[in-house]
Amino acid sequence: TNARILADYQPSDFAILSTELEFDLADQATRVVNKMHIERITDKAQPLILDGEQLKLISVQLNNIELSESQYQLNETSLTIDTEAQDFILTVITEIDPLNNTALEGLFKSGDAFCTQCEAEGFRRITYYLDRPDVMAKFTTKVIADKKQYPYLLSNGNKIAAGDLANGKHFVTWQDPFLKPCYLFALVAGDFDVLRSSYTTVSGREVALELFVDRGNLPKAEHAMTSLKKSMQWDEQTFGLEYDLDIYMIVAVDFFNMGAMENKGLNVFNSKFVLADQSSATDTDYFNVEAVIAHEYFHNWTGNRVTCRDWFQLSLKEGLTVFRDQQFSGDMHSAAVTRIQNVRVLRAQQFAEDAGPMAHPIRPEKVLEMNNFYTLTVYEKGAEVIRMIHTLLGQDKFRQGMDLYFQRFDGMAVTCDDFVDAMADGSGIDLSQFKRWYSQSGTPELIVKESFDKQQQLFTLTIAQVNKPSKQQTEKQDLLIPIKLELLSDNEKTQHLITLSDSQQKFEFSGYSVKPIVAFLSGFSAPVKVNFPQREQELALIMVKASDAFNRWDAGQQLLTRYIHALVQDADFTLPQDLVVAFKQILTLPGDAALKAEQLTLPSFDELVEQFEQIDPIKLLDALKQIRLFLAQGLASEFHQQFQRLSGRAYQNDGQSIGERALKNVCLAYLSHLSDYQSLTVNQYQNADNMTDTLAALHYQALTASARFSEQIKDFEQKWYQTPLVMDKCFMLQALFADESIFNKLAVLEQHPLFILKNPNRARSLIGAFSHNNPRYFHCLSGRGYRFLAKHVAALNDINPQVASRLITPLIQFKKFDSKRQAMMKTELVNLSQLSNLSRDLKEKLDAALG
Ligand code: HT7
Ligand code: ZN
Repeated sequence: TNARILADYQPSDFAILSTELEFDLADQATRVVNKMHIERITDKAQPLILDGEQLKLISVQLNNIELSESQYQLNETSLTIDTEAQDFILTVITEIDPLNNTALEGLFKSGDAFCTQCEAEGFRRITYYLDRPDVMAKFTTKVIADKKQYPYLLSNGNKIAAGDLANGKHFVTWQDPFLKPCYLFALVAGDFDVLRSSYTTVSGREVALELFVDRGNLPKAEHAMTSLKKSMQWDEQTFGLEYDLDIYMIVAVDFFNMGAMENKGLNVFNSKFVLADQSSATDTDYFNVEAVIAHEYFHNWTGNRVTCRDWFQLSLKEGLTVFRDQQFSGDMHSAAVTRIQNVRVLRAQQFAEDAGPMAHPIRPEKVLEMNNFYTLTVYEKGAEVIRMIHTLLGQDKFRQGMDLYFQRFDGMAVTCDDFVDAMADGSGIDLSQFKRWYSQSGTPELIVKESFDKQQQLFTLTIAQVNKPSKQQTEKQDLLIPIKLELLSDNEKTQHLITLSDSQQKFEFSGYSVKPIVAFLSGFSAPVKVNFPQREQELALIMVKASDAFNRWDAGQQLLTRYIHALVQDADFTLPQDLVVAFKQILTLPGDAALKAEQLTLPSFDELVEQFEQIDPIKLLDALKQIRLFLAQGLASEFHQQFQRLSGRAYQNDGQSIGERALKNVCLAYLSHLSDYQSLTVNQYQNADNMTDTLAALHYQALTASARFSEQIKDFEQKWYQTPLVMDKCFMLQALFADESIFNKLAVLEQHPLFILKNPNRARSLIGAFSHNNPRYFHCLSGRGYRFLAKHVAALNDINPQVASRLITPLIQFKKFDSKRQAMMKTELVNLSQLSNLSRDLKEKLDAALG
């Protein structure tokens, strides 16, 4: 199979005006009738080539006349019809096997329910079609199934007919009044509990809200429903965007490749991002449910009403929608803490991706398997690019640009350039150089130097940008980079927004009799690395004085990072007592608990790996361990005092309580490394009245390989055996156990009756958790960690290539590690590349990694 190239884009020769579908659902032989009204829209005499994969073709009719096999050509991926007709009805009947569809693309069974996942190119596993986002049609869908087993038959739009049929079957017909590409098609059939509510839009229309969950889960659906209403209101208030159908449905399923899917009027969700209650969900789970509900809801405008011309434009909808959900979360909670958490993810994961073999611009140029491009780069860096536009334009002009975007493109399939042009035209601000962010991969590095002329009272910042050539792009251009900063002096603080557009520029600030201190890149105003050798006293001052919470947090992280680097260089490096003093201040002075929790959290292993060309992972882990222990010992009584102050409170779910729980558990994390405080996690597990505290206790026991872990995790397992989402946590916790015995434990867990590789959440909870979050043993010099991952990736290659391809990430980033480990990781990759039936998903990554 050949890669597709952005520059080769050609509009379709045919339009599909309407699509009438009829599904007769059966586990292994679902019949799909697809009646399309097709019109030739170019004057080229091209044949009609429909996409289709893994389909059994039953019949083809052209204007109601059955075609013989000589009148069409069929191969593994397409159905070609040689016709000169301009305007015709084509009816295709196919048969599919949802029960054995373990790839979870197209129509599949999740437990007892039928459901679909069509983005990016899953619709072609349902029927032959022009499976591309710029072909938009009006859909009518009739669903037929056994009435008892499948009382709910759902699809997009409005219900227009329903009734009983022979043999205990029934049907429901749905019509979606909006034009849509087939990737937004959805169908669900099953037996559910339904949480019903309604929302009245600003203009006074009443929208029915329906949330479908497995029977018995109704109490866990309230939070999702509340989140949906908040999202609807926020989008009206912030962007003037109102919902457009009379009904909005969400279905939660247990088997799902990703978080959720924004199908028009019928979102399908991984149950992980719907279900939540006090005893089974953590504070982070609650936060994520709200964020994912919001994300999918926001897609109704950024994605559905205005969609992508082609899949290279994916960030058009994803970057913009992530930006919108981040802003929403910031408004619902602490904007500062939300921002810090987003930056952590970006630095730890996206920077790594952008430095690895699969690096690509937010608008990729070459794609073999589209599923490989639902990446941190397209999503998170894409959101940073939108955020930079927001910074450059300011709130009001950003809104003007958005308004123009919807005015121009409602109902259309457009490009990233179309978006940026609308933002520029709507605001009157030139974004032509800015567009390079869409086509350039890699993380820019800013090199910052300061100088001070006392006589002239002139402070000068010299900033250079380095865009390192990469294998994929040997020449890079200068980017337009918005830099927010604050100058701190004794008597004043001034905020500035400067834009760097050349490879090096000077920025002068006059009127300073003493050199000011720079809080650089406030709010993390651009997705860059910063090389700015500020003095330690300066960083310490920024930590307390900067107006921007990101700057305060980041200064602390920079200090910690320096000491960790020093420890990597020299394990005998003496950590300064000042660090304890600074931490003590954070811990004991008044302030927002959630922010304190972030300030007291060390940079993660992944974030740190990113800062080295190459690193021995164990050396880095040892350095982290040393600094953790140093702080734990230096502040044991303060941590313990805070821990006690914040313990023993009855659970509440408000922002303040959530922040205090986070802070309490950070204290517990440090204390868990000290032998004197071993009873704390044990007691917290026994006394907890909520999942956040329960999980924290077990988590720290796993990380410290506590002797009490096996007994308490067994208790946990017995308690939650029947609750899949909590059993995911149970597997995850065990995968983190940090001592040699982990390999025996993994071998036992693989045989556990509930370890079901076919369930993506479960696969990720064991294999993903171990390879991502147990680095000391993943990188074990025996190679057992790498082998464990490779073995499961090989198995998943046949079961679910999308999941296999996501899990392989830690192996393809081998270049970051020392040569011994590189060699071992490469061996695993080479072995994988020799698999028979290697999926396109894995092939693309292995070729990139080994090529
Ligand atoms: N737009 C969706 C992307 C997606 C997806 C979702 C679930 C399963 C498979 C999928 N492939 C692509 C999710 C989103 O960004 O909202
Ligand atoms: Zn999305």
